[in-house]
Amino acid sequence: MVHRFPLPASLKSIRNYVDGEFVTTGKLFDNISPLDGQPLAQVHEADAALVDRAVRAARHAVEEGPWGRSTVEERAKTLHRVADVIERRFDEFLAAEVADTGRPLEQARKLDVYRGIANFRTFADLGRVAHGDFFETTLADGTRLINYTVRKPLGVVASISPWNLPILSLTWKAAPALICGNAIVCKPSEETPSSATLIAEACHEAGVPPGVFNVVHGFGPGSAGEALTRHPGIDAVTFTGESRTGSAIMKAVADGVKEVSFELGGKNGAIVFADADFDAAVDGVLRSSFTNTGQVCLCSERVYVERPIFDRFVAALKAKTEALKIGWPDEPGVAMGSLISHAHRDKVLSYFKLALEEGAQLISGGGVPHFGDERDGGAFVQPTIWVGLPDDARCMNEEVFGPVCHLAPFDSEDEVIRRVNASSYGLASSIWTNHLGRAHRVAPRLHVGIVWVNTWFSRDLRTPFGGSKLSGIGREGGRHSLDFYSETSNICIRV
Ligand code: NAD
Ligand code: 6OD
Repeated sequence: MVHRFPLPASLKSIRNYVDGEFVTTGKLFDNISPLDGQPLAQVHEADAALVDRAVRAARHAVEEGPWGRSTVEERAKTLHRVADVIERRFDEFLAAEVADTGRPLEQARKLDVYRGIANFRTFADLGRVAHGDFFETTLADGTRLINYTVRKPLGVVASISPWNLPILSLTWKAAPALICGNAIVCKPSEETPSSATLIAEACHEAGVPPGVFNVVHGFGPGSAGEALTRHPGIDAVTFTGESRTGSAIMKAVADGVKEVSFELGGKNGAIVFADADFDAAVDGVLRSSFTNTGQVCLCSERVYVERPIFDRFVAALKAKTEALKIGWPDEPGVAMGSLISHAHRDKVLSYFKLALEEGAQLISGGGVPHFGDERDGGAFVQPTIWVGLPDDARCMNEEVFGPVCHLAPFDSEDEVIRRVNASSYGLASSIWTNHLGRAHRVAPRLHVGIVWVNTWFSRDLRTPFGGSKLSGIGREGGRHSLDFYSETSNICIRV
């Protein structure tokens, strides 16, 4: 079948990349288009033996190969060359990301592929200016010492990434790991294997030495994901995905006491105060609830609106939601694509049903759009708004990871802070207000890793990123990434 959004030519068959070679295996699985439910390509699944080969190649690269002896300047130049290749092949990366995820082309252009390049360039430049501590010491007997710290790579990093922002998530891990001098074995999501394979092509073309960057394809349990995280030869795991998967990975690495960095789920609360710029808040909540069809860990699924503007806000958000265009990624003005898969759509639809059983009043959506063409075979859903759920409803506490938001009124700052914080997740929050003092007062009291005021999803890549509680362990971003992907040694010299 001819796809409206085909994969680039090099991805007709999606191969692993191990020790500088593209590797096929005897076991294939389909990469399915979420736009029409049809296969895009076949993917070569890595078995435990291939994962072992990748980990051994990575170990060899950091301990015996040129990468292990490289300077940060040399690595920075290499990372910039990778970014150059992505820039030159931008349209292939864009096509791969859109074909795998079904998301609007303009969003993939301005966020995903753009961030893939920015991650390589930002961490290349940060590595160049990373510095350590220096202390002069005089002991009681007059002995003089100097102490300085050096950063060393951890060794072999295992990266496990999700399907929702594939190139963004993978490069967010690979670039800092590489600039610190590690080798990495990446296991992208089985749903979105394409852009990771193109990154492997870019690394190959940019002259990254064999074994330094590897990609193994497959699933989680009983497949490449489990084989990689259980492998005794890895030194650390960076994982983005569901909290439950994070817990399984933690168990897998517990015996070896490996370092972990986890970016997990969210059930994020947005707060709209009556003093906010009303139209900006409606547009902001529309974006924070429905971007990427609600499949961003930072999306707001719980929205608290101060009572005096509640009814007006519900009406305005409903009107704007119903005007959102759902469709093909390249349709002019399209705002929402499909969900990632039919399996994920089944999960989202089960929450649509559950919300009504739990007493929600449906304000908008709640179903599946009908197009009358191939898209009816795709994984589309309508953006959905609920009101009327109690705070202890499952739909108010479990991450749906779809285009849903629940709107609830509130009466005071203390009340809304308590309700937003009453979650087992702690990833992100956004506050909409024109009161500067209030923003400063409320933001630090929210038990989350990121608070946005009058914006959402805006990022400076040097800032810390991560969550608390079920939303994760640790922070990545800027020097926080360099801290995770390197080990510090103190050198103490008597002078
Ligand atoms: P997932 O946990 O199902 O899968 C993520 C990755 O883990 C995939 O590559 C999968 O193959 C692998 N995996 C699954 N089980 C494994 C196991 N036992 N051992 C090793 N690997 C295993 O998550 P998903 O459905 O791909 O992504 C959606 C989830 O990711 C949502 O919960 C979302 O909130 C979360 N997410 C969080 C962030 C963040 O920064 N906090 C960012 C993006 C996505
Ligand atoms: O902005 C980022 O760097 C980042 N890691 C975003 C993740 C979004 C989750 O879906």
